[in-house]
Amino acid sequence: MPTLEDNAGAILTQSLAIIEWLEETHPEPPLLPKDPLRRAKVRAFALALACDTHPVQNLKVLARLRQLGLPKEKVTEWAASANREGLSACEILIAGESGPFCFGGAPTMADLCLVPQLANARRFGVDLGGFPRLLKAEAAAKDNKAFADAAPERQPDAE
Ligand SMILES: N[C@@H](CCC(=O)N[C@@H](CS)C(=O)NCC(=O)O)C(=O)O
Repeated sequence: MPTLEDNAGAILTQSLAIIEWLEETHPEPPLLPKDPLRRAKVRAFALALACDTHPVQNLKVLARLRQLGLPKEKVTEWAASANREGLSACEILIAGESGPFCFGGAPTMADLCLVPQLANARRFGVDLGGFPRLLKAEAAAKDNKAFADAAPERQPDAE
């Protein structure tokens, strides 16, 4: 998860590879800015979450820490601190961006990575009060139909 099957039956995996494929095959509306420097900034933000933050607090890592003998509260603290570190970096990356989304007035790949990471941070009890700019982007996403439709609780197999 996530996995995407295209119309010809090809199976795509890895969220950022899927997002890049969507960008190339369905370019409107764009998920990346036109300017190469801005594109690199959006990708850097997305990678700060997808490569530096999410994997460290992923379920299989947490299960392994439990197997190695770390108590449950310490495992949760590990996950919370990974989220705090990643989100702190991201807050700085967009501090100068007026928004309301991470990079401008429309969602980009950065917002696609941010929204689920904030949900993870809440799951591990992270106080998000220190991340006002990230919360502003999340609030903008909440008003966007595509984000609302993608919410886990809206999926057909949600419990
Ligand atoms: N790097 C992968 C991560 C995929 C991933 O970790 N998916 C989660 C669900 S959102 C998962 O399978 N978690 C179960 C686990 O960690 O074992 C991506 O970006 O697609």
